Amino acid sequence: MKTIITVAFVAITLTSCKKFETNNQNTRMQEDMDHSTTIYENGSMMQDSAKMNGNMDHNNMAEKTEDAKTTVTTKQGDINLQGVFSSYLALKNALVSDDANTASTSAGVLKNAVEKLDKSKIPSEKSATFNDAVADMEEHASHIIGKAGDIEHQREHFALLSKDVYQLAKDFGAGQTLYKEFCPMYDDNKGGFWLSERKEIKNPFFGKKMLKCGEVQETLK
Ligand SMILES: [Cu+2]
Repeated sequence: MKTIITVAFVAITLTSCKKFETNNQNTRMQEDMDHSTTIYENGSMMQDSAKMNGNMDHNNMAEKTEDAKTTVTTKQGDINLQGVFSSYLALKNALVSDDANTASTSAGVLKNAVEKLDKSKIPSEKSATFNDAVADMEEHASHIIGKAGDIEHQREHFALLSKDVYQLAKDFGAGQTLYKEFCPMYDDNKGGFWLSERKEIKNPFFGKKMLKCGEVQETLK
């Protein structure tokens, strides 16, 4: 028993020592880094170093910085998303008013806006979801355009379309305040959501039959 305790004690001591050594090393590395910073702060040394590295390296560095910037700052304005949001809201308001003809026209405007989105600005890690959303929106818009005589059918496609528009607003920003509103009774009580420019509930799934049914789930900016 005594041996085990001793071994354990030695082990702890060794671990602590190793940790201390590592810490010491880090401090030394930090000192080295500080030192090199001092060198680079000297103007002439920095110029020499740039000459030695040559222009190729310098250009590579510039490109990398540019990539990182695009990932962070691609916003709805950069890809012309604003037209998608405004025509989506017009479509939503037409369904609120039980107006299938205006819904059909607005879906036409939406389809054009989707086709005008600037795909070249989409960062690579978002391009798969973006392309899916675009293909989906074009399909649902086409159905809504062609079904001016069948508002319930339009509403089914509007519910699916809303998921794509929501995804785009999350990925690139809404550029305005949009409310995600949920109706628990839609689709045989499975529920469904839409986006609105107003906090006040006006239900596009039921129109005047159940205008006030729903609740705000999320606020998007
Ligand atoms: Cu359809």
